[in-house]
Amino acid sequence: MVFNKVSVVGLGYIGLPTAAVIASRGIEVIGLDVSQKAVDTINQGKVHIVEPDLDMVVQAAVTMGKLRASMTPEPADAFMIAVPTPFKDGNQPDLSYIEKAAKAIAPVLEKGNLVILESTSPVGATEKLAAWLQEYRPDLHFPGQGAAEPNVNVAHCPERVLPGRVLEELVSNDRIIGGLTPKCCDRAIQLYKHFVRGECIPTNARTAEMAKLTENSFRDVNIAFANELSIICDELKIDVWELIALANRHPRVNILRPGPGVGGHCIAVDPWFIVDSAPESARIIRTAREINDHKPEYVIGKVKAAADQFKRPVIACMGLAFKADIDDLRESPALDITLQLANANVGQILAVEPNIDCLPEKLQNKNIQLVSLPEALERANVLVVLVDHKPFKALSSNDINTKVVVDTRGLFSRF
Ligand code: SAJ
Repeated sequence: MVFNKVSVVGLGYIGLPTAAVIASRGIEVIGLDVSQKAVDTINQGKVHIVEPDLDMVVQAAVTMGKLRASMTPEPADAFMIAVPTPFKDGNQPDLSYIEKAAKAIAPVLEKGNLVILESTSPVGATEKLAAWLQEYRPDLHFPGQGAAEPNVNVAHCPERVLPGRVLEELVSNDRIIGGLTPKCCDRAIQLYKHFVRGECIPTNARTAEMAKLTENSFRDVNIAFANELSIICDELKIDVWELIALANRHPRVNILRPGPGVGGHCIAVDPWFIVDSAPESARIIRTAREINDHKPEYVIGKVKAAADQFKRPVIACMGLAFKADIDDLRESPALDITLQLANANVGQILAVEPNIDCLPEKLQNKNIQLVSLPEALERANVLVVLVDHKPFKALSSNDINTKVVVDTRGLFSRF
């Protein structure tokens, strides 16, 4: 059976690019979202998030009549759920968005449909999704829900794209296809083959869920190693950037970069899903999270010590985004550090963030001014490098040699 119409539920950083790419392959796509503003923006051929080239792909898909956004679910051949899975108090996964998505699409589901969960999810979430759908649609048969042969297929196919390279990685990355049954896998692979050039690798849903969490935990643990080294090196008066460059000369060593902490809505969140599922056993994974979460506090201590050298400290926080060359401020350690410095009255705080036009609400009505890079260089006596944005990389030693610099990214390091 072919896919004539696909419904993408959740038009955010993953859902919208996925919807647009599928539409660009000539399939009719209906995107569902709970935000009227997002729906209206997309239907005008515009985008409400920043991602390279996404505006062009969305505009083309909408103009061709292949992509449409709506707040009302309608029947389709396949449903792809790409809603957030944040955590609640106590670092427990919050599956309420998935449950709401299930409730929204259940009334329009038909025999032969395929339902795919793309959201990063704790182990067992896809089975839960099938159970919710079964509850809302007792007339249909979902995998693992009773003895009858399933007539709706359900799979978990975790998204793995890197913000900033989403359109490219959506097509080129291999995909893990975790079906609740082998037939679910086959059906999901048929869909992904329409737009994925990478390999589509079948497995079961639980392994697919764990694979995605494992990928992000692997990165978190490795960043924690780099962050821990940076603190040890401060204690031992060793340049961590030189140390890492030297150690990485070994053919089997590849240490990542220390930073001000780990941000974003994935790596700083997903490892907790493993810890929540296996609290006694997930020891390195938990410790890595704790090390990375502690790094902003450590940086703040360094900035306070630097500011103490001045009667009237003017501190330029360079970068607010969670990583270089994006506008995404979610779970950003840079933003957190800037806010905490302002709250602690360490001095006048200047924020430099070339990718935004106004301060986020959290930073408004504090002693923080959003300024240009030249103004920050003119006014600040302390520079705190929090993000390695391109314009910052272009600075020379002449620009900074009269300042006290706290460089969390190694921007001014020779190594
Ligand atoms: N970071 C460091 N040092 C490094 C690398 C990263 O401090 O050497 C920091 C970044 O500054 C940032 C955070 O880690 O604050 C995360 O950035 P990232 O570029 O490592 O990853 P994300 O969060 O943008 O995207 C990740 C990716 N996962 C992996 O690389 C394993 C992406 O492929 C996933 O699709 C995405 O999470 C997701 O949606 O889960």
